[in-house]
Amino acid sequence: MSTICVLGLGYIGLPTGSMFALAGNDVIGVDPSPRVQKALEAGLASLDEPELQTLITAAINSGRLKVRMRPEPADAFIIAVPTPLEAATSTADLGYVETAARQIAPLLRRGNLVVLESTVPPGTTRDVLAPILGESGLVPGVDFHLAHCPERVLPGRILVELEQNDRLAGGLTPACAEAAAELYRSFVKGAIMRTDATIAELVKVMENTYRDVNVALANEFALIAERIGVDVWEAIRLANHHPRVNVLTPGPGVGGHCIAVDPWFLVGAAPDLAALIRAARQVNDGMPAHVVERLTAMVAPPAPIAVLGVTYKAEVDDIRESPALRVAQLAVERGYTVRLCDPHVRPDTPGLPAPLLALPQALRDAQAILLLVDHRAFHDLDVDLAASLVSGKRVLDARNVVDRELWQSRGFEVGVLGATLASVGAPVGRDSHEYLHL
Ligand code: SAJ
Repeated sequence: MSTICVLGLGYIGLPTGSMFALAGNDVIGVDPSPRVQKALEAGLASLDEPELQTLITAAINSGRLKVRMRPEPADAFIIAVPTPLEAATSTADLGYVETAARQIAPLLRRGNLVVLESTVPPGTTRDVLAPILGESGLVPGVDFHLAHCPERVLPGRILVELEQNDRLAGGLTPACAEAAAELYRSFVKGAIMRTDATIAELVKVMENTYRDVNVALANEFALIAERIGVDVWEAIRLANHHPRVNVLTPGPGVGGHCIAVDPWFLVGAAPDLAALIRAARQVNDGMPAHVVERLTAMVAPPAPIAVLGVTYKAEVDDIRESPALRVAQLAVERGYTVRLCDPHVRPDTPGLPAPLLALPQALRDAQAILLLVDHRAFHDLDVDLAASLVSGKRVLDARNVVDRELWQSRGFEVGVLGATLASVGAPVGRDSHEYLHL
């Protein structure tokens, strides 16, 4: 059993640190955020993630998870800090990784292991992290182990996937990979694949780029289907009966701190070669504006609009890079009177472009409903309640969740992303829309 210092107690660091603690390691969790500190001191999960509260409570009660402001000496250090996109240059901002490395360097001892979990452009472990840690006077790969073990968990399923997913242990040397694999073996049930650090970095960004490009393809199909007047949802359902076709789900765009960001790391690595990756990003980034165009075709500003869903995807509380938020922002800029509604988001969340209200208040007297996130709560939306509250019976559904016939039977004009008004009336089968279950 080891002492493990985890730097960054966010979506990855907090559950990972807790898993290590429950596996019998002594974990020092480090996060400078007073909000995170306060929540954890009170024994509360600072994130809305299934089962996370149970895990945190168990980890804290085990006495093996401690929270600190600064790192302390340990056998292993895990860096799980954000690597946001620098908007002006579309490159990775490695500031948090560099700061973490500078904090670790003076604590390093011979035989330690340092693992970078954050997603980074290929080459970062070798060319950025190793030199900073080397300022300790110890030689990376000789005096201490250094590895990149990217997280691969899906928000909404973090706990299950942390344990079950196969993992990469990308070492600066084969011995580094071995040391990292041994560490994660304490709670990972999936396979742990040893490789080189830069390959592991490339694999991680390839995975998210693959998903981004595939969502972009689904979104482009939706735009084409609208142009030619057919229903993309029906077309995708039928195409996915082919044994080697699996078209993903169109929507108002791609958000979150990973898929909307990581492909740029590859564009940055080879700008002249990454044409497809860049084009996919542009298609996905263009979706919010398209949704607002569709809204404008239904009802003119300054009509009051109920925007259902603010998070970047269903059943999470995360609004980072959320396309729904972008749609709301664009609608505000167009002059609509926007009311937001999202059961997963707190009304006092900073940065919301409009007031966040409970469902009845958001719907009351609205001229249109804009459905942007397929939260379960919106699947179950009571059409009669909606009909009794709104004053304009219009719904624009960017996730294909409303029962079109039912809503039409209550007098609603139903618009669906990827289908024209004419094709919305056509029969639609249902067997492959829930991408989370693919
Ligand atoms: N989306 C669609 N249609 C789809 C699938 C997704 O519009 O068919 C949208 C979502 O609504 C959301 C965005 O894409 O806005 C991303 O959602 P997601 O569920 O695809 O992925 P994330 O960002 O929550 O998590 C991804 C995962 N990567 C892959 O599936 C390859 C996860 O395994 C990674 O660990 C995570 O990124 C990460 O942290 O890198």
